[in-house]
Amino acid sequence: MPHPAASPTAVLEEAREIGFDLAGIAPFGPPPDAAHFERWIEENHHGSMGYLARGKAATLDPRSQWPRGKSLLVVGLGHSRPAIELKGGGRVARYAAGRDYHNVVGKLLTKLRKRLVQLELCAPASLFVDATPLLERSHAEAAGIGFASKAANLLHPQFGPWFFLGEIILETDFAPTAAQVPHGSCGTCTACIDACPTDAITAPGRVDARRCISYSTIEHRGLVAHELREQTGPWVFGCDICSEVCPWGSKAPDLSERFGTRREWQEEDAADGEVLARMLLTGHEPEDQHAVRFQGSPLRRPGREGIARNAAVALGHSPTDRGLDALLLAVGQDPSPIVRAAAAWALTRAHRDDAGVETSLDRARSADASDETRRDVQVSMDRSGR
Ligand code: B12
Repeated sequence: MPHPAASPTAVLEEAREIGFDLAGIAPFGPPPDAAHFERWIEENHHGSMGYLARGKAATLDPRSQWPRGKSLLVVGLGHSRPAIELKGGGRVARYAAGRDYHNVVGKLLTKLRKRLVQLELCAPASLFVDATPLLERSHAEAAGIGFASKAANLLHPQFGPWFFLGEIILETDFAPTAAQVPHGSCGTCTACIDACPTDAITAPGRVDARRCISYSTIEHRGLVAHELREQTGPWVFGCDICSEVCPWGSKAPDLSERFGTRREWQEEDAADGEVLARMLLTGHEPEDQHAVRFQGSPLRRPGREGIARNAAVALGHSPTDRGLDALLLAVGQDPSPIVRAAAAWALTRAHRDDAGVETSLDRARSADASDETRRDVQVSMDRSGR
């Protein structure tokens, strides 16, 4: 039995006291957007994120996984901050500028669950942040935390799209909180659809992850399609384009302090292209060195090979002398066939009239140890008109 003082209002007050900016309670059951999710999986828009398809039944009705759940407490934590531009080229999604939000939100949720138990306000069970199977944005909208945008991002009048979501399943049956934010909308605005360089937003609310730069730089393993490499621009990890052009986010506060900023994103005296070159030239380090370097950062996720591959593509979008040296080394010596192919692609794109480049490309096309790399280098050379 919950304490007599238990009420949704008391639970939401605790969430705010602990440090969350937003909190609401939704019914615990199928998310309102279940049908959209089902279609999205059927159309294979999740690409290689097989865990989303495997969790389909539980996502469509989370009670199948957590039969004791009665209500869902949804929280939001703002992370708006200025853009991160690496010296001499390269960008990282703002959310990855500092500490990993999974840890930050996860710690706050653990604290909140403890408080709710101590105060006997409810019976809290499992915690989630960015976890599947749970259609977080849909449940959050049902809790009144925000409203859905054409880019699928959940928006809030104060934070725009710049907030994370987390949840606690409650074994106490609370009435859902009424909409707490004035229900906004995109109206006729199509800024996100128009700005997405890869046309990943195929219709309002529908994102084909296979085309999304965030997917190809974080979740996708292996080579990225040539067409997408050409459209990726400076992004080494994630992408903020659909969020940056959203007018709802333009007045969001600067919350950089909350997550901190990694030292290498702030190196004012780095030479042009140096930060990217360092991210590329990790070929002779073991994978666990990457894990140590990016300990506590979202950049651990793509692994050493993923980050080096992305750095090569970004260097192809902003030619520098330092970048040229790094690409030449990587195309000849990186142990990963994926990174060698990405480096060759970058050379065909960014460094046209250089004898050393021609020799390296010819060697990669004819003598690289991997069939896949040789084929890919040939395509890169054909596409660049060599
Ligand atoms: C897989 C995943 C990705 C994938 C796929 C994204 C996608 N759009 O599906 C990739 C790697 C591409 C990705 C990218 C990003 N992600 Co992500 N991602 C997830 C994850 C784990 C699952 C999302 C999912 O189930 N997608 C399936 C689709 C169908 O669901 P949805 O994206 O929520 O879409 C909603 C609407 O589009 C609507 N809908 C779908 N079809 C239709 C059709 C019509 C007609 C209508 C009206 C509505 C509609 O229904 C859905 C549910 O509300 C969630 C966490 C979670 N467990 O939910 C985080 C999450 C969605 N991601 C998040 C973030 C921050 C990002 C990025 C901004 C990161 C970055 N800067 O690079 C980008 C944004 C890209 C974008 N515009 O979606 C946040 C979003 C917070 C917010 N305020 O919205 C979440 C909630 C994580 C968190 N806990 O904070 N992500």
